[in-house]
Amino acid sequence: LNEQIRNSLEIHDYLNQQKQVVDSYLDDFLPSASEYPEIIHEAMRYSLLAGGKRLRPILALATTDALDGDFHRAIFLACALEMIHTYSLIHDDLPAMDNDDYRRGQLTCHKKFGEGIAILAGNALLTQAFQLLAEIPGDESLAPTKIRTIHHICRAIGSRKGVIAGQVVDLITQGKQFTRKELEYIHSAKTGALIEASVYTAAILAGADRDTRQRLRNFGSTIGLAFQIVDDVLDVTGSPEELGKASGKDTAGHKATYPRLYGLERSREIANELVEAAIQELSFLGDKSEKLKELAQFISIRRF
Ligand code: GRG
Repeated sequence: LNEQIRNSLEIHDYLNQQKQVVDSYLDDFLPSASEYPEIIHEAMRYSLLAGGKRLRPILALATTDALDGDFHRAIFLACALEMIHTYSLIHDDLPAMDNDDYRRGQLTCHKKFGEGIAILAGNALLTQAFQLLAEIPGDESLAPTKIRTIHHICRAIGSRKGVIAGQVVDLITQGKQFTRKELEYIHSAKTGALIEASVYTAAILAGADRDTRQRLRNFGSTIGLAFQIVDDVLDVTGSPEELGKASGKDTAGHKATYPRLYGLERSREIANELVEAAIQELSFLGDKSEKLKELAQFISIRRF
C-alpha cells in the first residue's frame, strides 16, 4: 500500500509540474483579454485557463520525451490539443447538448458569457489550434510532417469515427437501448480519439518510425477508452466538489455508459484491464516509457 501511495504522489507531482509548463504556454499563445474584440478573448481565456488536468498535452509532451523529440515543436502541438479539447467542453456544455452550469469548478462559458459568445469562443479555440499547428517551428523540410500531424488531428476529431462521430452517437442514443458495440464506439470516438491523437501525433512530430507510431497509437486508444469508462464511473461515485462539474448527469440523462451496461465494479475492472494492456504495449520503449506508464496508471486511480 505504501508503494501505491508513493506512486500516486509521484504521478500527481509530475502532473502538477507539467500542468504549469502547459499553462504558461497556453497563456502566451492566446490573444490577451484586452485585445479587441475583448469579449471573445475573455471567454476563450476564461474556459481555457480555468484549470483542467491538461492530460492530452501532457501525454503529447511525455511521448515527445520518450522519443527524444523536440520540446519546442511539441509544445505547439500540446497547446493545440488542449484548445481543441476545451472547445469540445464548451460546446458539450451548451443547452443544446448536455446543458451544464458548471465546468472546471466555475460557471460554464455560456452561463458566464451567453450562448452566442460561448459558441464563438469554442469555434475560435478550434481555429486558433490549427493556426498553432501550422506555426510549429521548423524549416521547409518539416512541412510534410506538419501536414501529417494536422491530417491526423482532423481525422481524430471528425465525423467518421472521430470526436464528432462519438458525440453524435452519444446524442442519438440518449434515452434509448444501446449495444455493447455502440457503447464502445461512442467512448472510443468521443473521448478515445483525441487522447489517441495526443500520443500518435506527438510520435509523428518526433519522427518516429511506423512500428513505434503504431504501438503508441494502440497505447493511446486503449487508455483513451479507459479514460471515458472511468469518467462514467466518476459520474456515479464522484462529488461535484471533486469533479468541478455536476455528477449524476449520465443517469439523469439516460446516457449510454459502462456502469449502466456492466455495473460499477465490472466497469472499474474493465478500465484497469485496459490500462494494464496499454502499459504492456510500451515494453518496447524500456526505461523511456516511465512517464507514459505513470500517466496510464493515473487514469485508473484518478478521482477527478
Ligand atoms: C470536434 C473536438 C470536437 C468537438 C465537437 C462537442 C463535441 C463535438 C464533442 C464533445 C466531446 C466530449 C466533451 C467528450 C467528453 C470527453 C471528456 C472525458 C471530458 C472530460 O475531460 P477531462 O477529465 O477534463 O480531461 P479536464 O477539465 O480535466 O480537461
